Amino acid sequence: MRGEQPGAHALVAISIAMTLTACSRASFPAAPTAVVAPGPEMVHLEAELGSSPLDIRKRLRASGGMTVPLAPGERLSGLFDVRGSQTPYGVAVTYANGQEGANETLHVSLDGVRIRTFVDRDSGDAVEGWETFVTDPAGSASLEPGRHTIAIESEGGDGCVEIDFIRLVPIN
Ligand SMILES: [Ca+2]
Ligand SMILES: [Ca+2]
Repeated sequence: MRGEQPGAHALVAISIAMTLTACSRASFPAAPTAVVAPGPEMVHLEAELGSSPLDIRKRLRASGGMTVPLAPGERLSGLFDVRGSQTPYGVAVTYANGQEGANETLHVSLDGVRIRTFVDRDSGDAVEGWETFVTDPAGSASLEPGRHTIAIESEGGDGCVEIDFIRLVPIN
C-alpha cells in the first residue's frame, strides 16, 4: 500500500460529496433531504437548475455543462435552504460574457432585497469569451435558517450575459 497522502484523498472525497449534496438540494428543493449538516455550508446553485429557467445553453467548460443566457430585463432566480443558526453569507456570481458591446448591469437580490448592483466584465473575446468564466462578488447577507430566494436581473449592455452558477459561502 502506498497511501502517501490518505488525508488528501479523504478531503477530496468529502469535498465532492458536499458539492453533490448542495447541487441536488438546489435542483430539487421539494425533495426529501437525507443529509443534515451540523453547521453552515456553502450553497452552490447552478443557473440552469434555477426555479425560473429561461433559456439554457450548452457550454463545454461551464459548471454542469450549461449556462443561462440573460437578456436585458430577464431575471433568473433560485431557491435554497439554510440550516443551523443565522449565518452571514458572501454571494458570488460566475458567468461568461464574450466581448460583443457594452457591458450589462446585474442586480442581485436575496429574498427580494437588493444586495448588490454591479457592471459585469468581458470574460474574453466574442468567441472564446463564451467558454471562459469569471466570478465577481455579488454582495452579502445574514440569513436565518429556512428557505431563501436569490435572483439576478440583467439590465442594458449588449443583450447577453450567460450565468453559470451562484455560490453563497458562509463568512467566518
Ligand atoms: Ca454582454
Ligand atoms: Ca452551470
